[in-house]
Amino acid sequence: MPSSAPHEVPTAGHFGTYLAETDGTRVLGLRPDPADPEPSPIGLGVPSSLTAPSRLTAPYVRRGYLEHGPGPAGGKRGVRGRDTYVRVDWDTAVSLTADALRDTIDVHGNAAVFGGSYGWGSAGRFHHPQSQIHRFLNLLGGYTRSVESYSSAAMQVILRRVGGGYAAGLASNPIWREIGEQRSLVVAFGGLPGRNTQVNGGGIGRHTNLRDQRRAREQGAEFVSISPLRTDIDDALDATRLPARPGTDVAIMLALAHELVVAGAHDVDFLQRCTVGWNRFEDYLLGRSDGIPKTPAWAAPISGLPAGDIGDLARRMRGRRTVITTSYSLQRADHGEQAPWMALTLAAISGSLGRPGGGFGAALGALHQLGLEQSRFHPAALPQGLRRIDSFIPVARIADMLLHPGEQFDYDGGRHTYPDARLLYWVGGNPFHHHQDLNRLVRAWQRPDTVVVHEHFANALARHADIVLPAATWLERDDFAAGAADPYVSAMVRAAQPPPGVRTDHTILAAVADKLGIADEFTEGRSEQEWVEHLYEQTRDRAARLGATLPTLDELRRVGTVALPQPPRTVAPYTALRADPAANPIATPSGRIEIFSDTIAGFGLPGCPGHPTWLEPKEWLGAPAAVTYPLHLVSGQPERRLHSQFDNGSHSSAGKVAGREPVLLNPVDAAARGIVDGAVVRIHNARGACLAGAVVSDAIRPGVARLSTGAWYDPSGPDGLDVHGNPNVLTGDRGTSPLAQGPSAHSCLVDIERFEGEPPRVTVFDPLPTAP
Ligand SMILES: Nc1nc2c(c(=O)[nH]1)N[C@H]1C(S)=C(S)[C@@H](COP(=O)(O)OP(=O)(O)OC[C@H]3O[C@@H](n4cnc5c(=O)[nH]c(N)nc54)[C@H](O)[C@@H]3O)O[C@H]1N2
Ligand SMILES: Nc1nc2c(c(=O)[nH]1)N[C@H]1C(S)=C(S)[C@@H](COP(=O)(O)OP(=O)(O)OC[C@H]3O[C@@H](n4cnc5c(=O)[nH]c(N)nc54)[C@H](O)[C@@H]3O)O[C@H]1N2
Ligand SMILES: [Mo]
Repeated sequence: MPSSAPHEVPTAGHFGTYLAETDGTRVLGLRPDPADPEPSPIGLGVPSSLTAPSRLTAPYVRRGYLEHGPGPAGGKRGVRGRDTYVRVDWDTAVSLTADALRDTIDVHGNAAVFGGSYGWGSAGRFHHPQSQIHRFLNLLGGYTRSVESYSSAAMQVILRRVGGGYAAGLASNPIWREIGEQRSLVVAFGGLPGRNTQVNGGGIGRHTNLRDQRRAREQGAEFVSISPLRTDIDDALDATRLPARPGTDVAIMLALAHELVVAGAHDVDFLQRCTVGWNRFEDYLLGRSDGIPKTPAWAAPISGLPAGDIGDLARRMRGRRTVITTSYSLQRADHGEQAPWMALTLAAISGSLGRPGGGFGAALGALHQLGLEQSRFHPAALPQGLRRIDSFIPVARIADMLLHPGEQFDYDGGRHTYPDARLLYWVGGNPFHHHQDLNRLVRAWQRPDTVVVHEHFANALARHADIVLPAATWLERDDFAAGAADPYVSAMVRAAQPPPGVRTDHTILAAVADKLGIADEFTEGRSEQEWVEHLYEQTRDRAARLGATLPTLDELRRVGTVALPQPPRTVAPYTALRADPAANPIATPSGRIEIFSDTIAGFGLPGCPGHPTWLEPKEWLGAPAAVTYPLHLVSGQPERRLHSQFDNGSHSSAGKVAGREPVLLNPVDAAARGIVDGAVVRIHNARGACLAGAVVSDAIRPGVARLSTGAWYDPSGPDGLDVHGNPNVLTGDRGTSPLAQGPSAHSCLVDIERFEGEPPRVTVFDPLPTAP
């Protein structure tokens, strides 16, 4: 791409579509696509990242690894996270990678290669990093994969067991248009944080989620937000706000169910025809089985909400089309399976399940496309190839796998064995962002023989790798984007040349493939440009089969974004179930919604009873540990970033307080600790500690603190103190339960104190530390 006069080209990320001004070599500026009604500013910070000091512009190898070869860290091999790096040429880096892969597979087998590589990477149907690495490793004979996601593991597993599958839940999701038409009551556990609708995996043609929420409100829908944080719902929705203690939603839902049942307002017909286990659950609800009726008075001291407020809400639900929606955050917690199961049950009780504009909401508003009509068109994507071996871990059990090779674990009713992972290969995800208890992860991370990482930046992942391969960003690649269930396809026209020394993930893998003799299989003889054309032509063919004509790739690259044609709508699974459960069973053993699951009861797993149950989280404000650590830390999604991505860019930087990640705390809690707005504070518990910048605000409930995820982990302070504000030094690394084994980040107790003295400098935005 030669330099040329400045001009604009369309591009797209997980946070929407943009126009990039370019001279053919550099991005000169980025502006939102004018056709996007509610563009996200997240993308605007990306150009400043591309030339930041932390940008990786050459391959590096960790010194201890270069000098002593593969093997667990420690001793002469040095410590991952504390070593220095040596710059090498590409051929050396590629050879070391290929040798490590071949030796690992020869000696230990393919299961010893962990390619789970969880993470969002960047948008693009061809360059999608997970597809690239999975395709590559499948061609090498397979790898240990990861199952479910950090987003929704517990919801996925429980819906598979009791709701006919996660896809059935999503396909049955009420949408804002119908919610407006029905003037429904939306009871949102975890709220509907507008900041989270900025994002959708793979892209967003046009942002309309917040606009559609507001329209539903104008049509007469009403909203209730049950959340410790006032900003978890848009002000224009005039929501009733119930600031509950975190982790207590199941108790609140039980009390709502109790009130509907004692008032005779429950949908007996639906419960009898379309569910199983209602009677056993009713015995629990009314206290016949355990002597405790789940009344509002019972739920009040648990949740911190007045019993009267819970009773009022139950009265508003009676006879009204109601949506019970739970954010993903509720299930990223101890016993995270229970909240979605109980929400589905409450929706069934309410009479709204399977009716337009009502029922169970699987995380409405948590991602842009949730609450909007789902696209039924599937654009082509890079084929990942055949799975060659069946070795897996639940995604959030990465540290357990590294610490306990050969030991058994429970997952979804089965017993499985942790593989002995000797080589980790990560492309497009950041475990030092997403995983819990980072101090434990750092210890576990010393065990493997080799860690290979493709990264843009010298972030914590790069600083804990052996072989660091510098990867091009989405602004530096040609591709096209289409988001999950998003009804648009968008051009991604390269807006900048990658810096010299930087390659795309595909080019890197193709070079390693070449050393290993699988280059032809990996590339199929296509150049990157030919792959993009090939996948886009397949997409056009799919459209043609629906009788629609998509523009050619060249045309798309001029117009930017076009709508995808849609196959005919099908009836949603829960709607069909309500109409005729015998004719339209869902995929459960009974064919119905399982309020009692014999399967789950039969597993006999601790913390997984046969029906939705209030189970005390290990960490919550009612736990014994709250005496020592009296604040509940919620670590939700950041407003100014996607996870940890481009934290070094201008948009994320502008949100820092005292140069660190802001932590929100209530004036009562701040005053009790002598903390003032803008001060540097130390957040700590038995697992770790970090610094953060205090934001004192009554938008958060007393007893709760909020520190967003995604500040680049920077353990450069005394005793490994994270000086930047990454909540995962504080969160616990334990499965939601042995059923789903999902992450439980939101069940976390801490205390906060003023930081005295000169706060240490944040170092993680510096270049990679190199050997003298
Ligand atoms: N405490 C706590 N922890 C959480 C959560 C929480 O609520 N609380 N939420 C969890 C959830 S829902 C999720 S989804 C995870 C997200 O966890 P991740 O998806 O792992 O987070 P990202 O920051 O998106 O990581 C992407 C990494 O890949 C790099 N990257 C981006 N694009 C590319 C590319 O094209 N190629 C290459 N080679 N690299 C690329 C980025 O620089 C970044 O380091 O976090 C989880 N962690
Ligand atoms: N801007 C932006 N948007 C994003 C992302 C991002 O990184 N940035 N990430 C995307 C991804 S990958 C995902 S999976 C989704 C995640 O979507 P969610 O998991 O739904 O989002 P969170 O921000 O973790 O949590 C939402 C709110 O739940 C509240 N909360 C926490 N614990 C509890 C509880 O126990 N009970 C109740 N009632 N409320 C609680 C918190 O106040 C928090 O603000 O967001 C997506 N959207
Ligand atoms: Mo997520």
